[in-house]
Amino acid sequence: MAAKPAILISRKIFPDVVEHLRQHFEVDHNDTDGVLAPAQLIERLQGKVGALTTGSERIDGAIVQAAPSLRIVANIAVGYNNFDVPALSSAGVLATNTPDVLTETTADFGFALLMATARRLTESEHFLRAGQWNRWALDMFAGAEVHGSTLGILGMGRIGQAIARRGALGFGMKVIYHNRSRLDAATEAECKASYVDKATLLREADHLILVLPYSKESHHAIGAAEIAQMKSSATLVNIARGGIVDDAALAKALKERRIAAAGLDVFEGEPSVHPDLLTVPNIVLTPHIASATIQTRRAMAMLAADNVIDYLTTGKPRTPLNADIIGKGART
Ligand code: 8YV
Repeated sequence: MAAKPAILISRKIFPDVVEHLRQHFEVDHNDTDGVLAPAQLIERLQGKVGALTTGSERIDGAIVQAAPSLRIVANIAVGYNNFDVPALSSAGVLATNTPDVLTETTADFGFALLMATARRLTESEHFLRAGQWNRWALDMFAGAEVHGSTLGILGMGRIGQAIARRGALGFGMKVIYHNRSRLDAATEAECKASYVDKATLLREADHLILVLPYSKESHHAIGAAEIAQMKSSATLVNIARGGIVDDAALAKALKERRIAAAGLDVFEGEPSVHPDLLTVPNIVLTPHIASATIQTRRAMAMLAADNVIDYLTTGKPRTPLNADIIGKGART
């Protein structure tokens, strides 16, 4: 019997997903908590036809040129700013991501972070744990109203739309959004959201949530100048990518109470966090966990696995990012 082709799984993933892959491939699994450095990644990719990766590994032209047998890289994430897709396409390597399976879970978390930020959950819990609660007061940890307020959404893809529905239908919020392209009228009506320009979004939102992909264009889309346009009572929530917010400018604005509060799940240069963000009280910080439920993380890993299996066995991946290369330059 011919040997099975070999693939790499770059991070620890669910055993049943590894077993699913073992039906088709020899599997090299980095079953540790560590992230492979580029040189280690290149070494482990030798002789491999496929790889499952996460947002922690940068996959660019240098990596795929140094791994000549590699035909597909499947990211266990919907965001793929860790991939240089044009370079992968030029090298004939297919790239895939994991859309849809994490939409509702990530929207749930976006809303949780918004609520926690607006209602000062972290700050008040620290106060209680520190034994400082010795009386009740009318203004104690008075936060910002969520129901009936104006929700601003920057980036209106699948997750933005799922957040809009939660805000409009669940919390009676007025929902406004800004996006590179306006949604069609039927989709706008379905998620009860109105399109506005970015300046209006910044000016009118009581709660602004960021759900746009990271790119050169969205780098520091929210910096000092944008924060200055927001209401001083506003909250800002980022569940998209670090780098979309200028973290140093945000920390300064929070210290100066230019906006009321922020909730961040993603950071520039994560897992490092800007030290100034750690010292401001009016902030809720979480370690990039918006899609982290057991069911969703398993579904993401399984979709990445199925992309690798389907592409390498039938030539038809489920959720490709550069399908145009199939039959036109893709490595065989
Ligand atoms: C991932 C995410 O878990 O899907 C994304 O884009 O940000 C998260 O859901 C994370 O990127 C690890 O790959």
